[in-house]
Amino acid sequence: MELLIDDKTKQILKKAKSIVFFTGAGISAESGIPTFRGKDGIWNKLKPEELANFNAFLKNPKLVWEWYQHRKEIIHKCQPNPAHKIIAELQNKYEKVSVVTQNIDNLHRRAGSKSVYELHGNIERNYCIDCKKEYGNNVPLIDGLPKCDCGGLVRPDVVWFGEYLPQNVFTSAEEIAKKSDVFFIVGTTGIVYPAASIIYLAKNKGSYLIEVNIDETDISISVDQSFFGKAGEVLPQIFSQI
Ligand code: BJW
Ligand code: ZN
Repeated sequence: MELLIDDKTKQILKKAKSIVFFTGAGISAESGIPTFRGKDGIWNKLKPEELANFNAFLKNPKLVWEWYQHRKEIIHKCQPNPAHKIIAELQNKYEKVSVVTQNIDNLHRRAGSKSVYELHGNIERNYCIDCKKEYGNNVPLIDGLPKCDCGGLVRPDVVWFGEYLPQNVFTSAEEIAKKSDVFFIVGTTGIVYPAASIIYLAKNKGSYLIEVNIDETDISISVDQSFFGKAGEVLPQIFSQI
């Protein structure tokens, strides 16, 4: 069944110059990567406080590393889906298309998006907790754990609870959100801050907010338009009508 888009939304999308896609775990669900929350969320089985915070890492680095290795293996087997792909294709249609993502899976870049702001880091990068030396994926293992030349523990370059987001990335994301004509919110519960604050910044600056999600969220009440369905189906359908 064809998705119904009202005339106002169509006109706004036709005239838009700068579009931002703010994305979360749901956009990668159709690629086969589990979300965090919800019925198939990874955190139904694993407690976030046991894994996604620095103290947990210091207490049990092997457990945290096992979790990230497991997720990395899943991610490496997955491919960008039609949602990632249409966003990348839109770079040929609009003056400015930016992606502000909470995901660490690299799928937007693999799909071909050029302007990607990763608010919560990237699973492909690592760094030493002592000297901050940056590592790619090949970190030497000592006693089964990745260790820096300096002897320090190496950790994934992701943002855990209680940690600051990369300041330059966050500030740039805020700037492009403020200047956007249309701001899509795709596959996120929008409950994790300060990432979610960017949604309301865009709204306050007059951007037109469009949500794409399989379910209603805390954000639904604040947006101009919600499309309920899978991102990989809804996004291509929207832009086939513009
Ligand atoms: C589909 C779909 C399909 C499914 N199509 N849709 C109160 C108490 C304690 C802490 C706080 C508090 N208030 C605020 C805080 C701070 C905390 C926070 O926000 N907590 C809230 C949860 C309450 N924030 C922080 O700690 C942040 N830092 C910070 O605040 O620093 C300042 C500070 C410094 C020092 C001291 C104190 C403060 C950092 C947050 C870091 C979040 N990190 C994670 C892990 C990243 C690494 C990793 O991946 O391992 O980021 S947590 C996790 O949540 C991950 C995600 O990016 C993030 C958001 O999740 P997302 O993407 O929304 O996924 P889901 O699963 O929630 O939703 C999926 C959605 O998709 C659903 O809506 C589905 O319906 C939908 N869907 N299939 C379309 N096919
Ligand atoms: Zn080091």
